[in-house]
Amino acid sequence: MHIVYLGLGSNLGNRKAIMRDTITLIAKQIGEVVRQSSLIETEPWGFESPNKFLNACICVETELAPRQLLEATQRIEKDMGRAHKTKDKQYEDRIIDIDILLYDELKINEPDLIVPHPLMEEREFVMVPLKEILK
Ligand code: PH2
Ligand code: MG
Ligand code: MG
Repeated sequence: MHIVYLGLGSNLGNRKAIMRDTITLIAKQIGEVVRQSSLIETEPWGFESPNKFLNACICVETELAPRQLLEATQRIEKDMGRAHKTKDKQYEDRIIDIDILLYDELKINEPDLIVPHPLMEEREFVMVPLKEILK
């Protein structure tokens, strides 16, 4: 069993329902959600948009290996209706984003999978909810 921390963010649509439904899919497809932070409303960070985010972090127990976990998070983003991510790395509004923050004590450095998440310490919208649930 592995302990993973995921960051969730939504700034389009019915954000609260989207966060709830995403967590339900994570529980079904990834593993038991053992802790869940509060939802916080945050200003877009790193890009301009009138649409504020809801952000949260969850802790999940999973049997999935890191790459299987990445595939599952991407599948759930797609099933929730997230449009293609742009390749040019510009941030944009999104229905849901699921980021892998921590996976056990593991360090992974692959082009499409870097763990711990390389920008998390710079982001209050990650660190505030993460600290709430980190053990
Ligand atoms: N995610 C980003 C970029 N900027 N800003 C906020 N407030 N919340 C996010 O989840 C977020 C962001 C890239 O994934
Ligand atoms: Mg993100
Ligand atoms: Mg992401």
